[in-house]
Amino acid sequence: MSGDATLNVTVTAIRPPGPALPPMFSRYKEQVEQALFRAVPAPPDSQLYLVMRYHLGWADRHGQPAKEPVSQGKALRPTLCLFACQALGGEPEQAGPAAAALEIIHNFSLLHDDIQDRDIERRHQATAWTVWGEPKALVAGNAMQSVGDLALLSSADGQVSAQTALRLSAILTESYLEMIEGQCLDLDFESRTGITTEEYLHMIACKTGALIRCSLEVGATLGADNPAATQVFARFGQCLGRVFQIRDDYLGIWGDPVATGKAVGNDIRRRKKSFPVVYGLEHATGAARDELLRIYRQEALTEADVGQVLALLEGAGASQMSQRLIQDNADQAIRELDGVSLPGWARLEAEQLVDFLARREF
Ligand code: GRG
Repeated sequence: MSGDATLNVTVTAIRPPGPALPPMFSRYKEQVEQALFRAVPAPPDSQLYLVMRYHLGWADRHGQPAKEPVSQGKALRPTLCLFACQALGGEPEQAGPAAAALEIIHNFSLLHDDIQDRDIERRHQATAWTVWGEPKALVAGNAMQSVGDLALLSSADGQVSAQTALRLSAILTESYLEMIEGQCLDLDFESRTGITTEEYLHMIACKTGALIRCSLEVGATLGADNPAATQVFARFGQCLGRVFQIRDDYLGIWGDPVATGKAVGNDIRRRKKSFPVVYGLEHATGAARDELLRIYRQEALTEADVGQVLALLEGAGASQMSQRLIQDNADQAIRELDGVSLPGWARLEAEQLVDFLARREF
């Protein structure tokens, strides 16, 4: 009996609850890792590249290889890229440099995001800016953007034509410009309380959706010369972006701290205008609305405020509405795929992916 209890505690601590990453992630993991190693230079005695390698989880702050020198993120974007390529009949190897570029650009945004949000921990380690200071983390983020651009252009060294590489490079640059625009909108939302659901959806389409859409668009372009199929994957990506971000918002408030590594109500404490809060502010009425507005107009929230917001959001139905919006977009994502003929394995894996993104706990 007591042995079982100990086992339960241990398993909970090691394996987060909720669905595991679908098999496509492990299928491409090694390829993504190799492409990343090739794309990110490692000159000796360079602090600039050390910051990048540390952020990616490959090295400790002293430049020694990390205990598990593999990237610690989920690698969602490169996985989407390789999947789209293979689903349309292409060789995933062709898409290696593009997959690396997407993960590098994503990591550039996280480096900057950590500074802007004053986050002290990412992927279970101290954020780069807390180790090297803001200016060096900023510079490393900027350099990482350039490393990402070069990674994609290096596609032209292999089987991809220079013309295609240039086209993909333009798609990537446009997408991360959109991502930066989205971040700007999100920052602006911090000081506003009257944000509409429509404004919120536009913000996340830019901040999160653009790079996810781009990952599928780039992968599909490399998989087949079929603009209609590429457009289907792009629309699928737009839906996935909404599923991903709204689930992220949900976890930022109601996620299990064991799985997310964040305290319950974390995003409330930080006054983030995530979907449940936008919905609560938009739909609460009377005294509940007045109370939400009073709390969100303060400079800082107390623990009592956090508890109060949790209760008010629950009362406004924000949790159910978040889950409904996630499910609607997950269903829409699957419907988009009806526009392209895919082999059975790819259709099944796309469905597994949507289900994971809609129900993930990490
Ligand atoms: C200032 C030039 C300049 C750029 C900054 C900071 C920024 C642009 C954009 C922020 C984009 C951003 C952080 C969007 C949020 C997307 C999101 C929920 C990221 C988490 O993605 P996961 O869960 O992370 O895929 P892992 O760790 O798995 O890689």
